[in-house]
Amino acid sequence: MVTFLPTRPGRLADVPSFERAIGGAESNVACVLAAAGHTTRWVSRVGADGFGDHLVETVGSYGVDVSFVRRDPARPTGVYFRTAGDRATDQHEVAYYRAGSAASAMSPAHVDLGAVRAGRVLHLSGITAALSGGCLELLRMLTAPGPCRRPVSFDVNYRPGLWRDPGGPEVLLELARRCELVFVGTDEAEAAWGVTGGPEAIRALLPEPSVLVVKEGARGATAFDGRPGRPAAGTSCPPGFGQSCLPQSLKDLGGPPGGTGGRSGTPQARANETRPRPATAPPAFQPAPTVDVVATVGAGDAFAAGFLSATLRGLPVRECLRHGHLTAAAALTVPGDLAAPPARGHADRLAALDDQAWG
Ligand code: KDG
Repeated sequence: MVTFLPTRPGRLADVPSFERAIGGAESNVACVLAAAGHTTRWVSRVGADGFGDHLVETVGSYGVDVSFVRRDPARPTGVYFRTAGDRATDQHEVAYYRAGSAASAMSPAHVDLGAVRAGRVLHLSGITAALSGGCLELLRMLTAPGPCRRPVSFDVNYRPGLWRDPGGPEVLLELARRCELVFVGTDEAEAAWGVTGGPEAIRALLPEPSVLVVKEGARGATAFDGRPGRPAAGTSCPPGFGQSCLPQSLKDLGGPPGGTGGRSGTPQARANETRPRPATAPPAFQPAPTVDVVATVGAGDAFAAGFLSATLRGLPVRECLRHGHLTAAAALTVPGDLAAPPARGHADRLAALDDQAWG
């Protein structure tokens, strides 16, 4: 999407002018990963219009392969406007103009599936699932088991304003349960699924992903790493989420969870009754560094990109969390949705500091 950033603080009703930038969860992740030195492809649809040109050129300028971004002559590029937000409450107003956009017309028939499945990891966002029936069908297909399946990284990204269907939270849960790596915030888990018991309660709801990362904003993030044969947090491990790391069967899973925190009748409560839970290494909690926040939008994407980058490099899970935080810090300190990640050598030195230095 093209993003319009306010030129001054205030309500949407009062801001007189906006500056054009780019946004969109998946393209943000792709840009940050490419800037961090990874081979990255963004597969999407934009309009055959000036905004579409701008998106393709800008995302491409980060080094992302945009050759599979299709141009739709019949539909416009999606755009959105937002306010600077209230720093105390972290609330900002958003106005989306993306109903009927080129991206909303994505579906299994409109996307080159070979191009999507070519990478070591496929990253998806719950935002796309909310755009249309075709988009949801595409995400269901990409996350379904199958011979060409790649490990999938999924950022839940619950955006209540985009879900016209009240079943959105259930859909996000269904998708998250099919993915190998899942990112979710405690705030969105509460808003979507009614889970109030913190990271452990979210893990009880989502035992399936090999790795679940639960973010608690400025407090920090917790990684539950259930990959078979994974060493404990803080020791090194093989790179990536290879097929051998996928939860192929229920054989490694333990008994039913005793987790609490979901409201009765919520997806969590039902999950607790029926779902077994994997034996996992102890969760790794990593506090976030303190930064002077300018805008929080895009920080989750940056976190995902930092975590993914470190994972693909085979770094220990605690360092993956630290890379997530450092990359998020870069995004938190700019007004836009997207910031270049810290230089790899610098980030590696910071991520390797001892626990005391990290608070
Ligand atoms: O995560 C940041 C995104 O939310 C932002 O760039 C725009 O994709 C977006 C959305 O739909 O909110």
